[in-house]
Parts: sequence; structure tokens; C-alpha cells
Amino acid sequence: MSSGTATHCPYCALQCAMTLSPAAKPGAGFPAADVPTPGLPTPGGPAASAAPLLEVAGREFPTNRGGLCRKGWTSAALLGHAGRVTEPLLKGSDGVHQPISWEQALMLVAAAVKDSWARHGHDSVGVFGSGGLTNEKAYQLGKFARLALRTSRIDYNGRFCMSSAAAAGNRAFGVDRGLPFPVEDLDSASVILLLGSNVAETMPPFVQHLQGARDAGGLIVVDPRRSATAAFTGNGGGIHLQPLPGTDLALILGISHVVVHEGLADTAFLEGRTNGHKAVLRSLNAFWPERVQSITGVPATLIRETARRLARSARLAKDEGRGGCYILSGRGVEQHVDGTDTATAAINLSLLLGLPGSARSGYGTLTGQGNGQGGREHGQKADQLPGYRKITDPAARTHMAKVWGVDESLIPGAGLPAVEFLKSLGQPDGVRCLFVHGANVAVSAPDAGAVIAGLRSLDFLVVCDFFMSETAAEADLVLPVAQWAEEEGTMTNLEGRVIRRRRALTPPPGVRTELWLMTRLAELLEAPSTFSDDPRTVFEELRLASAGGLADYSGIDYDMLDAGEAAYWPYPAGGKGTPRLFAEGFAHADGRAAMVAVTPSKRAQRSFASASEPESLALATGRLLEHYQSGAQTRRVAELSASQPEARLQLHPETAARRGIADGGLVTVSNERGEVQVRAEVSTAIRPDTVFLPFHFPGAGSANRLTEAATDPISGMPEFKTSRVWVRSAAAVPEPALAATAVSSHRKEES
Ligand SMILES: Nc1nc2c(c(=O)[nH]1)N[C@H]1C(S)=C(S)[C@@H](COP(=O)(O)OP(=O)(O)OC[C@H]3O[C@@H](n4cnc5c(=O)[nH]c(N)nc54)[C@H](O)[C@@H]3O)O[C@H]1N2
Ligand SMILES: Nc1nc2c(c(=O)[nH]1)N[C@H]1C(S)=C(S)[C@@H](COP(=O)(O)OP(=O)(O)OC[C@H]3O[C@@H](n4cnc5c(=O)[nH]c(N)nc54)[C@H](O)[C@@H]3O)O[C@H]1N2
Ligand SMILES: [Mo]
Repeated sequence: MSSGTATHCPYCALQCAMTLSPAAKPGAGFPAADVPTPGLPTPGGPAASAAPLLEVAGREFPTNRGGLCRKGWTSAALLGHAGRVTEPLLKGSDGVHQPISWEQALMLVAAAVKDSWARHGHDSVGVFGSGGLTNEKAYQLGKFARLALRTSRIDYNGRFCMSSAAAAGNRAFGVDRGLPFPVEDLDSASVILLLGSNVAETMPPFVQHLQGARDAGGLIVVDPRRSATAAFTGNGGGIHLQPLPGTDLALILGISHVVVHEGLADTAFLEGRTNGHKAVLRSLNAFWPERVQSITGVPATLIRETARRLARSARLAKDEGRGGCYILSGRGVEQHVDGTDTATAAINLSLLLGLPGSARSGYGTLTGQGNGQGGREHGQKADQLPGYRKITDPAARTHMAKVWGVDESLIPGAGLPAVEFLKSLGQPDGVRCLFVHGANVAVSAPDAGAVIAGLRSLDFLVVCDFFMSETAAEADLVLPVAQWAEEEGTMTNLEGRVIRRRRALTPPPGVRTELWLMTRLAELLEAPSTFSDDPRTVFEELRLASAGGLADYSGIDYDMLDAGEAAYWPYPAGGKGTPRLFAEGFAHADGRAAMVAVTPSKRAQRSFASASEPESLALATGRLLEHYQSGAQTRRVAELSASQPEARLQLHPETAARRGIADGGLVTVSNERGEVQVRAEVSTAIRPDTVFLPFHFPGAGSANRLTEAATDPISGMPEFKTSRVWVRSAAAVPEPALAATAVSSHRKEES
């Protein structure tokens, strides 16, 4: 067993350490179907899991301490999966995908790109990337878009994930690293405020780091649902604040108001380490607890109690070196049209309490995707060059032109953020030829119905994936790429720590790596710089590219990572890494944090004002433990799919009773954008004015048929977490008829 491969989980940013070893009874390559996966038509035969080729064991590492969640334990099931795409597939005029050779595939892609350039200009070619890609792939994808495809049109799914937290972090601290401290620092905390994060389901091994605060009665969770994480507050004397979705900004301002008006703010810290605090203090006057109660539904007494507990623990940590106080934010507060301001309010609260940069306290955001951190640093964002540089910054452009050995004028300007990018698909001045690397936008993007229409209106769609995802099903060409355990590379976890992903298996014949693909296409398109299919070579270039930038990796190399060094960026060449980012100062030129006064906007208020209309409800969306994102992977794992086979709408008993809905009954959820039909899960864990849907399912159960493509003006984050919907019982329609509709609409989208 000691001969196993030491690597990390393919899923979230916790990047739990695992060891992969050959399975005792290895599956025979890519075997015939044995276990059907419900609801997943897979071209070329029924979806199925085979006996895993590899065995997974948890490995000691600070984030997971040997633990894994259900998704991690079962992750190897996808390596030898019978539904895997293992050769390039071209869609025929009959809509059916047929295998072609790689040679043909590369020629077709190069021809489609050149045709699009000739007819509509360079910006008619677009690239949609992913926070799931390794650092090497993310870096080379940005370079590939700008230099080989000569387009400014590149953005990625991290826009849906970390963009609001990133924008707020950059504005306040001058840098965006999700956790500016190692995750183990949380262990000794006596109070942790978790804003809109359900780690018990989304990062189960992380819960170990909340245990200290929970035992001290100091776990405070803000969630409109009594989520698995919120339930942890119950038996330890913690607090669950249950606001109306979309009202977090007002809630945080209310807590901040109490801190200031009860004299609990750390004025020495504000004077010594921040700018702009006077305006922030003034702006809080209007958010007294009773007013905030009327907006959020959270009792004023709990708002006061939260503020006092935070302040007490902050002071104890500072004056007596005991405990610690942390504020952590998740997608629940960030994925809104006012997500940047809400994250800013959370940062302001942490600064009022003097948390960031102190030895035992801090503020952080919990990065989501496997490489959600590295994926937002190396240039796959519309406005970004590697090293977290701005593409509009002349110095950054000069630096990158030198690293790439090209004239600076060849580097395009800023492109479009993801939502605008997707709205432009097929439009006269929009993207007409699209490459997708690591996202399933047909399921995961807001207003998914419109996105699917956009995909269908493209001149040419290339999707790189290992499965026939709902997005791949729309593609003219599907290119089969290597999975996590078949490639080498690096990932940067939620702490800003760079780690090694290692190859434990040879990919199936017919499958290629994305680095190989970019290299071959760059050659065919006569790109003016070099590309490589060797991850180590690409990383060496990334080091040079990032040197001197905010996310500086220049001092990191594969050998030191292989030797087990804990490498946190910034890590300049000849220097050392930075586990704790703000100990000495913040990243703005004067070393101070910038406090920006924020208040709820009319735009954001719209969602909760309308939710108070008698018949409409607030739809919150999010995750289940068993499924990952669009479900393209986890819906294909038999064990996970059997335990969560379909989307269910969580709603309160009163809300259900008023509509004649029974637990398990079929319901229709609709609004002006679309309609879904799912079963009801009647539960007191949710507010009566709110319903919840997971977004892991396609077709008739797709939550994103209902979400709106309205975005945060600063970050471009869409409003995933609050939509207005109407819910009615679908029981009047005979169930078999409905089931048939559900299946046929799946087929329509997937064929
Ligand atoms: N099992 C699983 N784990 C995952 C993932 C996955 O898909 N599945 N994805 C990974 C990724 S990319 C990410 S980004 C993270 C996300 O991790 P989380 O942020 O923990 O995940 P979510 O379930 O999206 O949202 C958290 C909570 O926000 C609540 N919420 C909804 N609306 C609001 C609101 O208006 N205000 C507040 N305060 N709360 C609200 C929801 O009820 C939910 O419980 O998880 C990572 N881990
Ligand atoms: N309603 C609602 N919608 C949401 C959210 C929400 O909370 N509510 N959350 C949003 C968030 S936080 C996120 S991060 C997005 C994520 O949503 P998506 O971007 O759709 O993420 P995945 O489902 O992980 O899609 C990854 C796809 O790429 C494939 N893949 C995995 N690794 C690789 C690789 O290395 N290379 C290539 N080429 N393919 C790969 C997988 O098989 C899968 O088909 O969803 C967003 N959508
Ligand atoms: Mo995410």
C-alpha cells in the first residue's frame, strides 16, 4: 500500500489528501455496464460504474486530517466509468455524435477558428474555463486564448463562484487569497461566524476545524435554512440567524451597528491599520437592530447577542491570548447582485473588531472549486494576466510580453465577464465559436434555458470533457481529456497553499491532456509563442510569469512540493512562503486596509420586497453533500446517485399546506424564465417564505431554469441565491404523464 500515489481529491478547494492504490480486484479497463445511473442517458450505452480501477484512502494533511467525504471516497469510480468519452466525437447532421480521429478533430477545430476569424473577427472566438483546472492548464489556457486564438473573449466558471469575495478582498486588502491564514488556525477559535456557508455538506472534513468554537458555544451560522451546519449550533449554545435570503447585507450592518454603538470596536486598530473607517462608522447609524429585524426577520436580540459574542472573543484573543475570533463567508452571502458589497460589509465588521492580521483571529472566504484559488490568479479571467495582474496595466502587459516573447500589441485587452459572455453567444458581435474547458454551463449558469439557446446558436462549439455532460451534448465536437488521476500538475487550495496533483493511471487510449491539445492547436494556428504539453515546463513558465505579481509563485518548484514543503503564496524566488498574509500589513501601497461604506441597493432590495408578495416565494439554491456542482461527475457515481437521485424542493409545512402539497408530492416551481417539476421535501428547517432547490440536476429539475442572469455591478456575479418563484402542487396532473414530460425534456436537451 505504501507504493500508492499521494495526491488530492478531484472535487472541492479543501483538496483533501488521499492515496490512490491499484484496486485489489481491478476493473477490466472500460467494462460493460453493470450499475445503471438513473436519469443519465449516455450515448454509447447506459450510464454505469465499473469496479473502480483504484482504491482511495484518506491521507494525513492539515485540511482533512485523513478524513474524506462521500464524494472523495467514491471519486475513483469515474476513472474506469463505462460512460467515459474516449475518442473525439463529431455531431452529424442527424444530431448524433460519431467518433473521428484526433487528426481530423484538430483540423476541424483549426478550420472553424480560422473561418470565424475571417467572417467575424478574432473576438468571435471564445474560451470558457474553470476553477477545476490545474494551475498549469489555467495558465496555458489564458495564453492560448490571447496568443493562439487572438481573442479577448475568455472568462470562466469562477465568475459564478468567487468573484464577489475576490472583488471585496481586492478592494479592502489589496489582495485576494481566500483564507489569509492556514486552516488549522481556526482550531483554537472560541467564536466563528459562518456567513452563508454549509460546510457540513460542502466540505465535511472541514468541520473538524469548527469543533473548538462549537464546544465553546461560539459557532454562529447565518443561513435561511437550518442547514446541517446551522444544526451544529443547537447543542453547543451557538446561534443560528435565519434571515430572508438576500438580506445579509442589512444583517451584517446591523451587527456592525451594535459593535460600534456599544463601544466594542477596536479603535486603535482602526486608527493604526485602516483607511476610511470614519465614513463606515457614520454609515452604520441607520442600521439599528430593530430596523434590521424588520428587513431580515432576524430578532434584534440575536443581532445584539452576535455582536457582543464576537467582540468578547476578539478582545479575549487580543488581551489574554486565549481563543480567537473568525468571520468566514460562503456562497450564501456572496452569490447576489450585491455580493461584493455584502462581502465588503463582512470585511468591515472584521476590521471594526480588529480581526484581520491578528495572531489568533481573522476574516476569510471559503473558496469553492478544487483550484478555485489558483484558477483565479493565472489569467483565465477576462480582465487578467498571470500573477493576478490587470490586463489593462501597461507594466503588466510589458512584463507578460517579455515572458511570452511577443510584441505587447499582440496581447488583447479585457474581455467580457461570464454572464455577459454567455449572453453574447451566437449574437452578431458576440462569440460564435466557443471552447469549453471544465464547466457544464447548460446546468450551472443562471437562466440556463437562455444559455442552452445560446449554445445552440453558435457556429461551432468544442467541449473538452471526460463525460457527455449536458453542455457536451450540445457540442459540435467533444474532445476527451484526461481526468485528475491521469495527469500531473499543481492546485492551490483554499488556504493559498500550492500542492501536487499526481498521476496514478495512464489515460485510456484516445484520451489526451488539455496541455497537449492547446500545444497542437497553437501550432496549427501558428501562435507567436511556445506552448508545452509537459506540466513541469508550463509551471516553470508560470513561475516567471507570476514573478513580481500579487500571486507570486516564482520561488515554488515541483521538487520542493514533492519534498512536502507547505508553500503558501506569495512565494518570491529566493524568499519564502507566506502562510499568514496580513501579519505585517495589507497589500495596498500604504499597508492599510481600505474600508468602504456600503448600504443595501434598490436593486438588491427588489428581490426581498417582491418576495413579500402574498403568493410568491424566495427561491434559495445551493448544494447537497452527495453531488458536485452541475452533477456531471457525481450523478454518474452509482452510490451517490442512488442516495440523491433527483432534485427535491425544500419547503416549510405551512407553505406546503397552504398549497395542498404533501411531502414527496410533485410540485411545479415557476417564474417568468422557466418552470421545473420536482418532488416536495416538507421540512421545518426552512423559513415559510423561502424554498430551496439544489442546482445539481438537469432538465425538468434544473434550478437554473429559474435563476436570473442579473449581476453584481462590481464582480459580475449572478444572482444565484435569491429568485422570486411561484410554487403549486402538480398533483392534479397524473404522475406518469409528468414523469414522461420530465424524461422527454431531458432527452431534448441532451440529444
Ligand atoms: N457537496 C458539495 N460540496 C461542494 C460543492 C458541491 O457542488 N457539492 N461545490 C464546491 C464549490 S465550487 C463551492 S463554491 C462551495 C460552496 O459551499 P457553500 O457556500 O457552503 O454552498 P451552498 O450550498 O451553495 O450555499 C451555502 C448555504 O447558503 C445558504 N443560502 C442561500 N441563500 C442565502 C442567502 O441569501 N443568505 C444566506 N446567509 N445564506 C443563503 C443555503 O441555504 C446554503 O445552505 O462548495 C464546494 N463543495
Ligand atoms: N443555482 C445555482 N447555480 C450555481 C451555483 C449555485 O450555488 N446555485 N453555484 C455556482 C458555482 S459556485 C460554481 S463553481 C459553478 C460550477 O458549475 P460548473 O462550472 O458547471 O461545474 P462542474 O459541474 O464542476 O462542471 C465541470 C465540468 O467539467 C468537467 N471537468 C472536470 N474537471 C475537468 C478538467 O480538468 N478539464 C476539463 N476539460 N473538464 C473537466 C466535468 O466532467 C464537468 O462536466 O456553478 C454555479 N452555479
Ligand atoms: Mo463554486
